[in-house]
Amino acid sequence: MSTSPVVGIVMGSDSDWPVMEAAAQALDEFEIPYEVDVVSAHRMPREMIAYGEEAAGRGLRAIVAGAGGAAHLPGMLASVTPLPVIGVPVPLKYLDGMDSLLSIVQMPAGVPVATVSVGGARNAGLLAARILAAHDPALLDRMRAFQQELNDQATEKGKRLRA
Ligand code: RP5
Repeated sequence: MSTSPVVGIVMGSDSDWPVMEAAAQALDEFEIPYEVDVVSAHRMPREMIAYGEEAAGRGLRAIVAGAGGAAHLPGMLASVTPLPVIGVPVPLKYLDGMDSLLSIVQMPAGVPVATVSVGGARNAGLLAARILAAHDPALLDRMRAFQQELNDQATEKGKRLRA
């Protein structure tokens, strides 16, 4: 696989990284090249728009965008890129991440963001991997193997409980 990034992982602040790094870890497991950056919708709106507008042309195939509070980053990126955008609601100190979740998930028709659970960055990484796997038979096989591993682990847990 090429080493140029095909997934962009962006977040509103470096304070989101402790949550967002699980997306990077998932992509590492599938050896999918990605880039990581802070692209704040409110603090650097012009750069955020440029990032979204240029992403596809630079070779990215999916964007994982995490933000907390008034989490407009995933939706705003989705409004300017044709790429699939996966939104990660980052929980902050107050409201248990409900503010982040609701501001990411309630997109108007026509501008989709695939929203994962609050703090669900690992699933965001895995979803990006699945999006890429749809056109990559080798990656599709790895995803099947990963799913089989999950299956085996769950089966093993059941066996231990029954023993
Ligand atoms: C959001 O504001 C960021 O995504 C972050 O979750 C939150 C707080 O940012 P900092 O004040 O920690 O930089 O835009």
